[in-house]
Amino acid sequence: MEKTLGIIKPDAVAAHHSGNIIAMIEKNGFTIVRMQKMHLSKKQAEQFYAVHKERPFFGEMTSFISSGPVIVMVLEKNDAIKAWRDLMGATDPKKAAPHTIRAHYAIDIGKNAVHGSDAPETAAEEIAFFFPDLK
Ligand code: IDP
Ligand code: MG
Repeated sequence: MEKTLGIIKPDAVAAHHSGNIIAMIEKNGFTIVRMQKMHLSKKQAEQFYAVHKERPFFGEMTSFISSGPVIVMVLEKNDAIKAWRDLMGATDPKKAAPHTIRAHYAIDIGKNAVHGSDAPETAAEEIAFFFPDLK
């Protein structure tokens, strides 16, 4: 079994889509190992997204993710990292496959409803960032 980090972003939490997103997660066979609603500070957002600090929209993405409450989850499944990214859909919701979370709930390429780790190393780092006691 593999673990990955998922986040329901402020746009989807504010729009009351979190219940439907969690239902999609469970319907797709993930186990929710941890789940925490929290409001990131701008500083925490900058730490979390540090790998993106050279991108032109770094200020925008860190302001957005810290603009309201998020729901942070550790998800477990066989091949969870890829399975969660498949369920999320493409970063740009206009390009996301129809059955995906982003196709249903994302507003645009920035306010795109969910986050998912992209590789085993980043999954381990991101899980430890939010849940340092989890091994
Ligand atoms: P991912 O979330 O699908 O892994 P990344 O390329 O890692 O996509 O980008 C991280 C986040 O940065 C995206 O989910 C989105 O919120 C934001 N982002 C990506 N591209 C843009 C853009 O062109 N404009 C504004 N925000 C963007
Ligand atoms: Mg990414």
